[in-house]
Amino acid sequence: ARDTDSFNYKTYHPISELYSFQDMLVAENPSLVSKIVIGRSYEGRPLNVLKFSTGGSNRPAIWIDTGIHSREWVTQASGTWFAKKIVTDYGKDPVLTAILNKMDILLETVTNPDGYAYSHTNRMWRKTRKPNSGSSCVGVDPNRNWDAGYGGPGASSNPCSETFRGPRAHSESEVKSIVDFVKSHGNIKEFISIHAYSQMLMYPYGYTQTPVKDQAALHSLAQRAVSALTAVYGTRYRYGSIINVIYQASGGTIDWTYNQGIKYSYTFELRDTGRYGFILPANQIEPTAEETWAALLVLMTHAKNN
Ligand code: ING
Ligand code: ZN
Repeated sequence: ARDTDSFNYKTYHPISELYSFQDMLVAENPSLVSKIVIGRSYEGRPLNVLKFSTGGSNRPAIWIDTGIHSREWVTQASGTWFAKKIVTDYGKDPVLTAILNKMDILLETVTNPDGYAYSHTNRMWRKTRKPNSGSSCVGVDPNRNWDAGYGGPGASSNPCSETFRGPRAHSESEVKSIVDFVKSHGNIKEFISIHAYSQMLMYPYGYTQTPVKDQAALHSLAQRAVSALTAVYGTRYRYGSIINVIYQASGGTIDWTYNQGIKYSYTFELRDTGRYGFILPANQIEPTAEETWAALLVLMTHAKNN
């Protein structure tokens, strides 16, 4: 595509096109969008975060990441759609405008770029692409690599497993780069990590049954976000803590962000419930992104007001 208006949001793209989308969006909207390179992947690709900001310095921020698991293609596609939605609606949609007048939005659309590139020839690739010493199996599960219950139940010590936790917490550059960014930013109020599939909206914890201290608030906000999502196309979502709604998982992203003090830490599992699974038809990208956006507006507005 020549520009982000002619970009095809209804299809899946190779990584080069997602990177060029980011650069076009920044070039077209220099007063609203900038690109922060927070690190490099194992194979040397940039880890890009799109920063949407209307001013101030180090405003309270909302983080959204998509594609930490590479095969979950509807997430990178939805993240790309969200980026365009933000520049289109700022100054037009009063709900988004109010959010951006107080807060920054930080959006990492290709959180596991090596995996995403590899998934174009090996479509079911989930992990990073870092070799493991003493094994011929490649990659670490970047959603088991965080320092929150790291190494506990719900993650594997076997490098050949899809849920391999890695040699140590934050061993993966794709994870460590976010860890360093979140700590140095210091003003992130809401952190939303987007996966697929299963149609769920979850909050911590995944590594323990012990409820978080903000459980009641997180639960009622999840319920309101899910209502907004369902209102768009009737898509049904379950919601609750990770361990109760899906399964025990240790070393997960939002358990770490919550323990860092980011109260509004959520994770989505987008469409569908298994008919197509990771191979969601491209004609579902836009409806998936659109309904998810309705939920995101509820979550972001709450973070702004609290
Ligand atoms: N599911 C997630 C996984 O990593 C999850 C479920 C989400 C676990 C958040 C822990 C935290 O297993 C997918 N589809 O990746
Ligand atoms: Zn996932």
